[in-house]
Amino acid sequence: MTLDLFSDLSSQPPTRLQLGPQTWLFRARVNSVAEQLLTDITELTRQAPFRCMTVPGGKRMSVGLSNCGPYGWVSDRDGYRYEAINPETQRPWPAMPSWWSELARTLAQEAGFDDFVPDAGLINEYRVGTKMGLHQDKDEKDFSQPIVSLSLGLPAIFQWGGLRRSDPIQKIMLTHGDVVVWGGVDRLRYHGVGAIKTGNHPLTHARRINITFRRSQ
Ligand code: MD3
Ligand code: FE
Repeated sequence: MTLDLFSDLSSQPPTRLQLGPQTWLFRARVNSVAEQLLTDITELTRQAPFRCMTVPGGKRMSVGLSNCGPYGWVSDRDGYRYEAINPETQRPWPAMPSWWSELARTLAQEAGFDDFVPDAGLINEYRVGTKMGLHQDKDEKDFSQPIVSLSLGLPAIFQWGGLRRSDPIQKIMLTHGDVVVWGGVDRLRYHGVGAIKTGNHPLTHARRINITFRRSQ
């Protein structure tokens, strides 16, 4: 797969929106590579199937999770952490396709974060009705590293808060091909995803897929 982010001449010119001091939304930025991303996800999740992980309270997340790369985010009754071995298969997570890490590095650079080398690619599968509650991403060791998020398939209402859970929430629609990159002063903002509405996307059908690239170690 050759990384070509500019081949889809039929799409609208990409727009870059600043959501916060160090948070950028690139509308439809990865549309031209969406099909290849989804083909890769089909293969990756054959090796590491999506799973609704148990959280410390004992409930299970409604979103299905998988990972690729040297580390994967996992959750169980004991807590949240990054692991090199998939607890479900007892095998390492499948390798992150090299063009995925190049893509994440390019997108981080466009948002002002140089030299981003992800070591974890978390893949979330949202079915209709599933959601992700308000949380912070704080299981990574170095908060000076940004996070790069790609949205595919059905739209979602993204909830974007502040550094305290009680801070006001902004709601932003994320649609197919959108990229969000955040770091620096915005790295520990609370965020969540509202319940996915019924729909049928030509590439993902009744699903939304989100990939987040992280530096965990
Ligand atoms: C956080 N995923 O896996 S990423 C997660 O769409 C997760 O699946 C969501 O939260 C998803 O941990 C959201 C999008 C995002 C965008 C901007 C942010 C998260 C952000 C800015 C600050 C903090
Ligand atoms: Fe998150």
